[in-house]
Amino acid sequence: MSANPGEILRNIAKPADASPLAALLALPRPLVMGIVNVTDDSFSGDGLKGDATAAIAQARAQIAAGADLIDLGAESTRPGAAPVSWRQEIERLLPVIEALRREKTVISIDTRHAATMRAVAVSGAHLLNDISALEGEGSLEAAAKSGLPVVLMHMQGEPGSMQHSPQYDDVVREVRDYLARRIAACRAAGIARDKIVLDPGIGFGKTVAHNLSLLRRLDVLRALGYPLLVGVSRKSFIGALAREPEAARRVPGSLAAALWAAQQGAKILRVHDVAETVQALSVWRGITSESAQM
Ligand code: 8Y7
Repeated sequence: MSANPGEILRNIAKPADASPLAALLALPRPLVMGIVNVTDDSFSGDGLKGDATAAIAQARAQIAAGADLIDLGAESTRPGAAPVSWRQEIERLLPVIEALRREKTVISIDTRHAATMRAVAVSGAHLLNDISALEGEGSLEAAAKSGLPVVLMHMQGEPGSMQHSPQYDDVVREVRDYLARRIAACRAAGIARDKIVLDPGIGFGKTVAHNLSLLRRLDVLRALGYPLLVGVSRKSFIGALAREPEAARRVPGSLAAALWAAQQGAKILRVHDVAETVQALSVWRGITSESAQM
């Protein structure tokens, strides 16, 4: 073989076509995405900031409990949360991505910032999870250039005020039409068809009734022809239905909603309680799938 420089370059630049996420999406079962937040930034003794150490430990525990991938976020979208700059976000995310990459963990990054998308793509993240469906400045281009798959989530309004008075004529149709428009924008920007995941955005500018309508009609969103990600874990509609103000005590309701979503064909379930969800899903799968492993 001659050392043809063009050939060498092509090989170096070849995208990892053995994408670990694509392999997961090809499995005939719903995937469990564990939620990990990297938030405060005090130092610990191991050279990493304390939040990075804690986030890595939490991700490891979730993988050990059966998570298929980890959704790592550094920007709180809770109403009233202090805004996080993309610089801070990158600073918090990179050490965690670096550590998890070494352990072959499949990593999703929850971000709305184009600069963060560019940085995490270079660092080896596998999926971009954007609650603003790549509507931020430069995000479509950054995501397209990264070559990474993207989650397009529906949100009405902005995190700080979206729960004040959410309004729809027909929430299911409006969310479906919005996602269809974002798919078109992604395709026009050069994002491949097989790199798009859709999400109804449960709790993002929606009343309890809106959330329930969307969950009831996940089939309408599925009909768009893309994998669905659904995040119901510990959310306030569960608190409302079950009269449980404390989020950490909403695990049983979260499992009920996760199983419903799985039954409607959701491909990725974004959850806090990995072990519990994995156990619930293994029973559901035993009942619903003829080929379930014993
Ligand atoms: C979702 C999400 C959150 C969701 C996607 C929470 C970042 C709020 N929820 N991303 N992020 N879907 N794709 O309660 O439902 O976890 S944060």
